[in-house]
Amino acid sequence: MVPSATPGEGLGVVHLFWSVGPLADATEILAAINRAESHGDQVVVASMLGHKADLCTMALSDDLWRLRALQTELAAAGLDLVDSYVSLTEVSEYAAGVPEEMKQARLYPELPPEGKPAFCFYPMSKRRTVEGNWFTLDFEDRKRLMYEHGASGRAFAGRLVQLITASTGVDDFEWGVTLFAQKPDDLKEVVYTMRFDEASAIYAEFGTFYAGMVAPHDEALAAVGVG
Ligand code: 76R
Repeated sequence: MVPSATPGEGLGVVHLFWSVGPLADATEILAAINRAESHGDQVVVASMLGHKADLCTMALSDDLWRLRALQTELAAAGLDLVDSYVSLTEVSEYAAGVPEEMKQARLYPELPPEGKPAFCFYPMSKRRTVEGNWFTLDFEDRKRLMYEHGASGRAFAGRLVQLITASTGVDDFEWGVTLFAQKPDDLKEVVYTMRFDEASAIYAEFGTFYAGMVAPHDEALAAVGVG
């Protein structure tokens, strides 16, 4: 038996972006997702918009081998992988003082949230240039900026669930940002608003943005022509 690949705390997360070709088999895809869920893993399925991907499966597990098994099985079910992002849930160092319940919700989120089908994902890093280097700021300065960021985010309470997962050392950027909103324009508004937070305005670098709609697994598949 290969030993499990389990984080010391939190969960492994993989966002897989798929293209749907003629070989995609709904029964096999749903069976692969059901197998993951039967082990206690969570799988969010979203129908995506635009040319970058047709489908996103976002999976969370306490064993990276099970994320690998899901990826293998979805590929065997005829989906073509076009992009991906690997990360881990975490409690930010600036959130060390938040109530235990909030920490648990960051480490072990329950997804997808109710009534928030508008979905987007993008990776981001904090800048490390001579003009602006997040990592040479004192902890107190970074904390102040993250408090300002948290305060501007709280204006969206109830309209949005954000999941910031850490990817330093495991993928190309430092965090994955996954947003679930009631309405598509909530996504636009929160990201626009945060551009004015000093933490983002000066220090954030962004990767590729993906947008779509979360739906029950079979409906998300049917919407992209797998039914
Ligand atoms: O965990 C908490 O809710 C405490 C406050 C908080 C932290 C520590 C918080 C609140 N965030 C934190 C950390 Mn955030 N966040 C982003 C993005 O597009 C952009 O400009 C940035 C992408 C969004 C949209 C967002 C939303 N946040 C972080 C970190 C980690 C930094 C580190 O550890 O160094 C990143 C990269 C990041 C990025 N954040 C909130 C939100 C929202 C909506 C909130 C308020 C949540 C609430 O209180 O309901």
